[in-house]
Amino acid sequence: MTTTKSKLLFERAQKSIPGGVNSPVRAFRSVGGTPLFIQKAKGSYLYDSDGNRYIDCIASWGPMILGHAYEPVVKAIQEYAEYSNSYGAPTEIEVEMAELIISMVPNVELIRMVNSGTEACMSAVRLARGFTRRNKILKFEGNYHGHADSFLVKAGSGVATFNIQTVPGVTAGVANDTLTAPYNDLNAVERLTGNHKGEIAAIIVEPVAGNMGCVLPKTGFLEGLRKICDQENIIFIFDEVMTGFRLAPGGAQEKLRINADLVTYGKIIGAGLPVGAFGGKKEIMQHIAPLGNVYQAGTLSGNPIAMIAGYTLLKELKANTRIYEELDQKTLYLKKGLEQACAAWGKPHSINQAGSMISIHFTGQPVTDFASASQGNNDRFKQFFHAMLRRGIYLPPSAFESWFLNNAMVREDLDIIIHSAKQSLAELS
Ligand code: HOZ
Repeated sequence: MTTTKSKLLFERAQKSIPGGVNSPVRAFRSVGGTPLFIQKAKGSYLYDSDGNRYIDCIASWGPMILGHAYEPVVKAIQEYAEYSNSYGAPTEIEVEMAELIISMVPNVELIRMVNSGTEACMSAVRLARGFTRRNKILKFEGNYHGHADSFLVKAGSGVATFNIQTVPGVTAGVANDTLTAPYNDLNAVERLTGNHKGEIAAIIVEPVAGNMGCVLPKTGFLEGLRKICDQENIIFIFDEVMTGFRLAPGGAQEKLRINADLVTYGKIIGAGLPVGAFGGKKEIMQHIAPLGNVYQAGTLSGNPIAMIAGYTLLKELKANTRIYEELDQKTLYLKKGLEQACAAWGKPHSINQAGSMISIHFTGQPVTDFASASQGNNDRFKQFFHAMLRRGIYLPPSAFESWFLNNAMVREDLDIIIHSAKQSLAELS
């Protein structure tokens, strides 16, 4: 497999873009080697600039749930692009989009569009602070809620990938207002809420974590958080940037049957275009400007092209819930195949899966939080990543990221991934 063009592009990119990439994990630094530059994608396949084809296990970190270049979305974008890219004024499609999301997800009466998951989480936290008149938030180690200052404390994703302990630029004041607890540790949360009575505005959580690999909530964990939030008048925020419209049409709230007070969404509601949203009960959401004084704004928020793309995708997900059964079956099939491959290999491993999110950690212990995720053998992950890539399987270039399946994947793709995993594992030292 030749990747000369990607290598040349990466050399060129480093002269004009920090690290040659616009988002750190893509730089391949934690796995080594040169990032692939993607030229196009269709269905379950990515094609790099050298024309190599890969089975895509990232789905743009979630949103390409029906595969790449999904025709109804492409057509809708083309049609809307004829009108104009942006008006900075309200449009009908924004209303349709809000109504559609409200019809699909529990506990959302009002929803505000933004441009990314980061913006959604940042705005939800500001709203929680404005509503409760409290300053602190509580987040979980290894959870990632985007790159707003408040969240870059013991964060997952790239922060974990690059083992960044303290992010320069985040002031001590901001960091002090962010309390952290280990994921799945209700006792720690009880201790923190006890020590900071009346100070915590919000608890924000990834209901299924996807930024330290895929890590599932233990039975009772989310229910326990809900209870604590109710007792302490804390706003409970579900960050559904990864799980929203992926685990079920109504996201983790529907799948796990837990009610959040505020929910945040990201890329999937733009079908891969830059969109995010936060929503919740009217009682809280009505504090957002112009109804209230909690300010939040954006010229590109509710952008018509992004709206029609997301609307077209979500409508399909609503109309055809069989998609979720198919995705679950495919992911379970993959999990079984990977388990068999790992068992034959015989060295420590742990596979986590929830719906169409899955990941392998190279540790023999169950992975239930950031500490256990960090026990994974990163050298093995690196070797595995490259061995898979050589066989045409594109995995996340970090052990601290979940894989995301898309429904364009067919049995043959899954068998190729499983077969490649068997061969790749056999190569590991
Ligand atoms: N940190 C992102 C996933 N959790 C990766 C973003 C990207 O590189 O596109």
